[in-house]
Amino acid sequence: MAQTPQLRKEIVIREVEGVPLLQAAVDNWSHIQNFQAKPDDLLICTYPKSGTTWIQEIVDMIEQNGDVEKCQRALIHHRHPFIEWAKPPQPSGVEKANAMPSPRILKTHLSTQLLPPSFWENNCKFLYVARNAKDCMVSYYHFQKMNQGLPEPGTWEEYFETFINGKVVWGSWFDHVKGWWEIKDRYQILFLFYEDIKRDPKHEIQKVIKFMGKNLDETVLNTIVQETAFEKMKENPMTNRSTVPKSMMDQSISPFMRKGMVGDWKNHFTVSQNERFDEIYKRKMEGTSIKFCLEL
Ligand code: PPS
Repeated sequence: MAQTPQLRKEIVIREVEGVPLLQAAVDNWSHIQNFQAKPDDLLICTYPKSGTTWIQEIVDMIEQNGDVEKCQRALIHHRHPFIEWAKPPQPSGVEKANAMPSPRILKTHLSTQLLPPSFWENNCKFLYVARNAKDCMVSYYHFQKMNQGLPEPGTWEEYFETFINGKVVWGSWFDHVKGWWEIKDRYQILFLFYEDIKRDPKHEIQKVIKFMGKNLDETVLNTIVQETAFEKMKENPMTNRSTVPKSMMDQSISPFMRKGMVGDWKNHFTVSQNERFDEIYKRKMEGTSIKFCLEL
């Protein structure tokens, strides 16, 4: 007998200052806003699907001086507390961060206006990774299809509208990237691009090493480049989310480590979607000096 496909539970999204967030984060909002950052915290900041897991593994490899075994100590999403993450009864990101000894490496997808103020007050280091909007949209679409904790994305055509209108969880790509780009010279922010890391990982990883105040030799650097390559991370159970139950992330729908490339948008955008997107992009990003690479 044919089985009725199980419908995804209704995911509740609520807005904070116009930014859609998951209900659990909003319920925990005062704890998130009152989070006490410390001057030696390093915060990894990204819009979703911009290479967060990739930069987390790079940062951890640097922190562990290229010791592959040490980076196998825990799943990547447990190594760096995710500040706005809340899923009771599991400990929240804030609780995990509070329990972590310094120096702490933390993660967020929050835009600048929603970040807990103590990060600015303590002049923390921020490592921001930006990815071109078109590839972000494609990656997020596939992620929403497989991740039961996010809303169903609908058809690609529907998702296109949702994304450009900033109605996805964590809000508008345009506002997020613009916001972090505009303040990058006022704080200790290392602003990187996914496409640059893909093109020349060694060069970009060297920037991260310097930013973290480390000094690693060439052999270690080469190990980090090799171990954080897409093919390696796709096979690594500590980074590929293979231990996450299928009821949460169904990787038969789309793997978490999906393609890891620049320019997959060309396989999804129609000519007219592309033209429309370019127009919207021009309007929304007017006045910023940021430049993205859309193909390698
Ligand atoms: S999340 O859920 O927001 O934390 O996702 P995030 O880690 O930011 O982004 C996932 C996308 O990054 C790709 N990825 C990589 N690309 C290149 N090299 C490496 N090592 C790597 N690791 C992860 C991952 O495949 C997702 O992109 P897509 O385009 O979907 O493949």
